[in-house]
Amino acid sequence: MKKIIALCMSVVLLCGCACSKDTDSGTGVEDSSIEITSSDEITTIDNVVETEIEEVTTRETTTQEIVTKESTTENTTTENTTTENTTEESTSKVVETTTQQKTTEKKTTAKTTKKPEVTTEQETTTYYKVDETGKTPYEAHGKLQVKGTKLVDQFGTPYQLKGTSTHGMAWFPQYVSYDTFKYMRDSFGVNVVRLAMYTAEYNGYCEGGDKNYLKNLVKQGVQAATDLGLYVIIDWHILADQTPHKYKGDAIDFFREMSSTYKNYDNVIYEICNEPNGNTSWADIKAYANEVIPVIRANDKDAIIIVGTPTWSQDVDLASKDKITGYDNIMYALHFYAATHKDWLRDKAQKAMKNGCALFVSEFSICDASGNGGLDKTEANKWMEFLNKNKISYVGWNISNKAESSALIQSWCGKTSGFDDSELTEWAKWFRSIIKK
Ligand code: IDC
Repeated sequence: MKKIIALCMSVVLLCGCACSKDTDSGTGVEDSSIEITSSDEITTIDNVVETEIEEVTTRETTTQEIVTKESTTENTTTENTTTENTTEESTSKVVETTTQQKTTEKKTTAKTTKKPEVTTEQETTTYYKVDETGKTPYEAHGKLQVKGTKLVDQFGTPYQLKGTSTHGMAWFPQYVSYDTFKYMRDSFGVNVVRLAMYTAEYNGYCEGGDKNYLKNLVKQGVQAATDLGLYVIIDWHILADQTPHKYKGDAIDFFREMSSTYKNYDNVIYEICNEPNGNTSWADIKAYANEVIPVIRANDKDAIIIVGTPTWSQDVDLASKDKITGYDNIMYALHFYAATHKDWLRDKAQKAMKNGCALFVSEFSICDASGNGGLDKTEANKWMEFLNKNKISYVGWNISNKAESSALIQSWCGKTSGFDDSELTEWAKWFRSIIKK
């Protein structure tokens, strides 16, 4: 009898959950909806719960947890639950947990994650499994480092990061989310996301932006990426400010805080000045880098740090003649927009590599440098051949629905995940096919 009352209560709760559910299909948790129309189905739900709990108890891994969504139906499961893994919703998703040296806590979003008991000094990270070997990018490749001109993984094998950048997070915060990044990972196959935080443009961090709000967006993005086993770039997106010296004080404070927060996160990469431009010389940038890098290194001995180069991160050849010394794991930003930047920029890249610079294409698209205009796929294919041949990592601009050709999402589409092909731009579809190759 007690069980029947409990089951009825759960039906009421589940109906409430189903009614309030976001209709956006394709979110990482959309499969958690169940429609209940008759009392016959109560038994079904009970069975679902029992089946899932059985699955939990019979899986071979040592630790497991159940990721749940919003409302709870604890009453439904109390009689069944003999393990620590209480099922908060009857349609939960089982994921496996691996013990890592990193800490991650899922603090964001409406999803609640019940953490398994941690019995050792080691901390626990939860990852979904994604690739053919059943591992996320971070699980498979671990801590990265720079060897010569190449980025290599934990086994010392050259490893290319391939990913997407947010647009300015202040303007398009809705895409700084677990569901969007999960879509990018699972549908496009990205292994890295870049969090672009403008410093000087409207509502930029240093010119009127709400610093705490923006830092929280960064943290939300890092956490979402980490939970998904992705690498993540924290990008100090200078542009209208031209020289990183303009807001150097803010940059130092920002990177001190970020590197202290993420000192144990081996998936976090720091990009300390997106695109110096105007009269900013390599000597200026190098002087800035020599002030910011030690601040990061004081907290994090070996994180990958990407340094911007003159002329909107094109003059890697100039940087290569006077490299930053005294630190490991430094990379140099090379940015291109294929309809504007062609052979001559690849020549610069070639020179820089010859001089021993490790390059990272932390931003590119295949339209023109305004972020708009027609796509140049012929040139884009040349770029891809060049990047793949040299194992250079690349990050496509931008995850937003802004009406510009470098946006990945059609401007009329309000969804933040689960996009159909018709909701993606031409650039997005080209980019997806490139990553999947
Ligand atoms: C562009 C955006 C555009 C925005 C503008 C702000 O696509 O919507 O209005 O910035 O100034 C870069 C920059 C990147 C630019 C992009 C396209 O790093 O911020 O984004 N671009 O112009 N370098 C070369 C091109």
